[in-house]
Amino acid sequence: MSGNVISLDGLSVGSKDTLTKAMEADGCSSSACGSSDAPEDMDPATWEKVKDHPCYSEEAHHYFARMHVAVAPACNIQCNYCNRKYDCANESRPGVVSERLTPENAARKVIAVANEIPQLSVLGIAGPGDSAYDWRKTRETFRLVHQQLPDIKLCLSTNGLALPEHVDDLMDMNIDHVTLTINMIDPEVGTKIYPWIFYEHKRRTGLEASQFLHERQMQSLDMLHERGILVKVNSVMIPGINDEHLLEVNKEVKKRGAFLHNIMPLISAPEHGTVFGLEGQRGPTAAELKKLQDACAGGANLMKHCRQCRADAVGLLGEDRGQEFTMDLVPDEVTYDPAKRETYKEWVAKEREDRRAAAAVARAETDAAVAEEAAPMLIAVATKGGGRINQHFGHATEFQIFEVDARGVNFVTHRRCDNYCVGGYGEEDKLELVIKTLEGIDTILCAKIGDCPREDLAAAGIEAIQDHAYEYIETAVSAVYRAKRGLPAVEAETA
Ligand code: CLF
Ligand code: SF4
Repeated sequence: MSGNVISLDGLSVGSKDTLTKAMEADGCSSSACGSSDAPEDMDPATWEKVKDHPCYSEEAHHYFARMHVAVAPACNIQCNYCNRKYDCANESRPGVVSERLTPENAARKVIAVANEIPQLSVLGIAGPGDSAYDWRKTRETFRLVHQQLPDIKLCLSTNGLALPEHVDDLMDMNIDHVTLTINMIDPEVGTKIYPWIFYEHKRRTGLEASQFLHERQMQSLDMLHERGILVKVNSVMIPGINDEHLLEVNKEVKKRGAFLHNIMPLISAPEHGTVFGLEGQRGPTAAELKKLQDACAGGANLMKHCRQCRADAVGLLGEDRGQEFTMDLVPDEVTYDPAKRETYKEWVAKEREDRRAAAAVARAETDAAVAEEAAPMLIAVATKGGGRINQHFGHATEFQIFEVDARGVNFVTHRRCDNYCVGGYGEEDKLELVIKTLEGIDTILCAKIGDCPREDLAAAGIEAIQDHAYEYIETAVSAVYRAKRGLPAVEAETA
């Protein structure tokens, strides 16, 4: 390993010691005779496509980062939740302006990021605008990046209207991840979302527009599926307009072979200047979103770890390091150095086997919950990634929520909060926001927490525990669950 050391500063693991040991271990570490095989519900070829993609694999999002480049600002439809002065709200939260890039600058930026962030595995083009409509810029960006960084996965997000013409290009460029935003399969519903579309020099409005868009979206989905390209369908949940209808969308996209369905809450406020924002159309509550997700059980697999990231986001999902890589900070000449990323990938391969083995142990440990009829529990964790409890409470801008019961420890969702600790000092009003964010949760696991916030949390009925710092999430959550529910200890199997 000497001579090929990666900077550990940006890595999200417990300690340099932990990482170094993991990196230096030969073969299986003591508890880690897991395997890199695909999970039971996935064939090996599909697993190979998704295992390093932070959006397509919940596991991967603990280890791998994406970046977006905003190269394609034009759009061929109008969504009532979008104001293109900002970002494409299909894939990004509105209200944040992106840096518009030429394909050449975008490629330069990707190299600069890849040299600094070894977790980078995916380049996405996700607004503002439609990547398939502004195809010349999208294709040129992908071509330049693929030429210089062939192991970066290319990913695009589109409304699907212009996509069918470009599916062969996708195949030529080995692109195997496409996100289609599909908000309806009933054009009547579409009339409340899309005032117009523009196709082949013709603007269409009303029912005709939605009917045409629907047909093209279904055609896109079918064409991609036939070619083995993995499709994630994004749907924006708009209460009173398509919320109940999304159940039908979920069934239909499953039937047509979508790999994942990502139901995203509408983010809407008057200051965004969108039709919905100005009309006062609200987004769904967390409870409404969860209810819809639960109702979709048995349909297309749901993505639940989406962060509705910006169109110029950089970093692990949930973190945004975009401001470190604005074009004024990117050198004029950049040369790709693959060493850090290769070393990081080797480390992840071993680490995720270790973690998978830990998760299996946690599952076995929680089996006792059946006999004891123990109630499930929601536990919040503060993590910087790597699947570990490795973040200071005061530095957390979001908490990941895990449900634990007899089925094991399962990721449910994340909850965002404001950063409580700014410049090393806590601020009471921010702690209040955190407490609100954690409503319904009675335990939080973090790497460290000060006495004052711990006491305030306790007063609000939330126990903060730091004894499991740097452990795997599943191991820690299982231990806390068993202790709190009085479940018997399970003898660990020795290899
Ligand atoms: Fe970007 Fe989208 Fe590709 Fe991911 S994001 S283009 S599939 S690389 Fe991911 Fe961000 Fe959610 Fe999108 S968390 S908004 S789903
Ligand atoms: Fe906006 Fe994206 Fe809809 Fe185009 S497809 S109008 S950029 S949200």
